Amino acid sequence: MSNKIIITCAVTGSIHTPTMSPHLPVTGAQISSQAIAAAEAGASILHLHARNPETGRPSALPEHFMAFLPVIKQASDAVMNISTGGSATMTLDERLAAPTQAEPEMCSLNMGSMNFALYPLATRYDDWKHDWEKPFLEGTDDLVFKNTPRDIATILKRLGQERGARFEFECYDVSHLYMLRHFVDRGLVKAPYFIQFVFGVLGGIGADPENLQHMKRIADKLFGDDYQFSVLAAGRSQIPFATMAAAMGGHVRVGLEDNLYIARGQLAKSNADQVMLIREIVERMGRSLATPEEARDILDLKGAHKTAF
Ligand code: KMH
Ligand code: ZN
Repeated sequence: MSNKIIITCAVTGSIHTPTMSPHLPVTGAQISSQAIAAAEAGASILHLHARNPETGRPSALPEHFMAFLPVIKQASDAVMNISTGGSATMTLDERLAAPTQAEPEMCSLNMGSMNFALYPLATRYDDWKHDWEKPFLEGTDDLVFKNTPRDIATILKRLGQERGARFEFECYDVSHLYMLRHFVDRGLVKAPYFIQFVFGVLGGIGADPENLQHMKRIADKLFGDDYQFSVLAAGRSQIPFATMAAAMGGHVRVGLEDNLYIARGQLAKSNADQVMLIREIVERMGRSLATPEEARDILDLKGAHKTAF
């Protein structure tokens, strides 16, 4: 495996809410400035969601994406990766509206339907900044994050075959690796596959090092030399798991989408802070950062000039 390591930064996501951190970016200006700073700190891929700038609620509206996509593109050559997961409360059509319009180089693709239980977070706060936050979190005790084989095929066709996007395959369990293999066998996915192993979401595989070893072992068996893996772990497992991934030859994902902290009990002041922390660790381990152009080469991306924003 190459010594080059791709840092993905997931800038805001749809898990955390404004009450949880004043540093969580929600407006177009906040998302673009934190994304640009994260890229300057060493992230070669930016994984992006949008929010309603007034309420901070996860949003699927193309206008909310367009408030930051062109701004980031002006200032940075980082690869922009638009989420197709959106939020589990959104329909698939809502989730696909912005990436369909923007035609990014990369999109996330969640490889199975699952529980995505955020409700334990609702018990940790008393004073909420916005009315929507607590019911949004509590409602996840009866919500399915729907990613059926038909949904996956729709995303591969609409964004991959028709618009040239390549994918961050989000695999929250070993079963999702087998689903990816199924789509390879159907001829709908082409190597090299960029697989994001996701740990620590309640509903997916837990953040135990044995699980990382096992995901890697099964991915090796299913995909041989045709894949690149990256690791994200939710909450306090973020940096330890990224460090393990780097030691195993993989790539890493950090950012406030997955974890709001920089150390125990200490909120990260920005996405760039987490990028700088993991950069320091991986460079001391002897890995060297992939530039955006190197990331494009490793993942066979179409190039920023072929996007529609
Ligand atoms: N928030 C991560 C656990 C997506 O955007 O498609 C998964 C994620 C999903 O990033
Ligand atoms: Zn995401």
